[in-house]
Amino acid sequence: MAKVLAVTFAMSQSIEDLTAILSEIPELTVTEPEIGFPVIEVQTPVSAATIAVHGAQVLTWAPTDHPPVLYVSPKAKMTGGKALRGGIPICWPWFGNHPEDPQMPSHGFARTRFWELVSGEMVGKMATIVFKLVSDEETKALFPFDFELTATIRIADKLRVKLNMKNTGVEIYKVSSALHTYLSLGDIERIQLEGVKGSHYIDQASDDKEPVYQEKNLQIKGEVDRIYQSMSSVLIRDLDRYRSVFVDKAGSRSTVIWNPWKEKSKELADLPDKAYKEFVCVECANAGTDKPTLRPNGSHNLETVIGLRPLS
Ligand code: TA6
Repeated sequence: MAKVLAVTFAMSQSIEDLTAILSEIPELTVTEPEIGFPVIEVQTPVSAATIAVHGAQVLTWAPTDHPPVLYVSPKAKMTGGKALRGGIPICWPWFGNHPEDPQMPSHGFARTRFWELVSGEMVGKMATIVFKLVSDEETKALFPFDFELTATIRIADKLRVKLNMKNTGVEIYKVSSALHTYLSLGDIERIQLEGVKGSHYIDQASDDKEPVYQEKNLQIKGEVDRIYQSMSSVLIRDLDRYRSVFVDKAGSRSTVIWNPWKEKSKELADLPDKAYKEFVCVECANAGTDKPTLRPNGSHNLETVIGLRPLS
């Protein structure tokens, strides 16, 4: 019996509501590139970004005069109840497939719901935008617990995304999650990924789930779908764009690295066949065996910080 998964597409705030919250801050504006899917446009003195209210999903970010740092598929479309392919989708309260029920949405439901815009501010060269997602009857149909998520997004010469996950109920529960960052590359075959050497990973693309030792820095020459057991930062040396991109993190003992390569790219309808050459996902996660326990009134922070460095 197919389980009817109740997933709401209703926005909780109108364009007027959103505009009123940001009305005092000229650097923050509300646009609607696709009807029904408002986006916060951010223009700081040193960078620019766009953030979708749907999923509280950062879509784009780049320091001024730099090529994009995040990748968004040119075939991505905003559709309610589905994640947009790119930027930084928030995967919660489970990473990947649901641990028990394969009919549940992949990567949980936080990325496919409209969040509430709580506040926006501009201090110096930094914009801070805060979104909230609170449990309701719809979410309880998928995850029978009370929670309050707060996404705090800081835009300046770096991009910081912090997900605070709070248990507002009376039952204890575990979660898995990821800030599923799509990084834009000049050419996947001309990068070196540093930061995972010396750690072990679970290969999600293999039936063998025994941890594998990562002997060297990672070069991607085929499908990679790995959960690294690592608390380290990642540095991507992009020889084509002659820059390095760093991904720092906090509250995470696992880093997911994903590139679909040729075959999987062809299978994904919202990804051009050659798109595998232009991005890699470096996801600060709580995945695999790294599953935080949230006690009543307890909370956990998962944070990623992304920026550019010269290609040393
Ligand atoms: O993070 C890696 C992964 O779990 C891959 O297995 C692949 O499924 C990717 O996420 C994208 O998932 P999505 O549901 O957004 O297509």
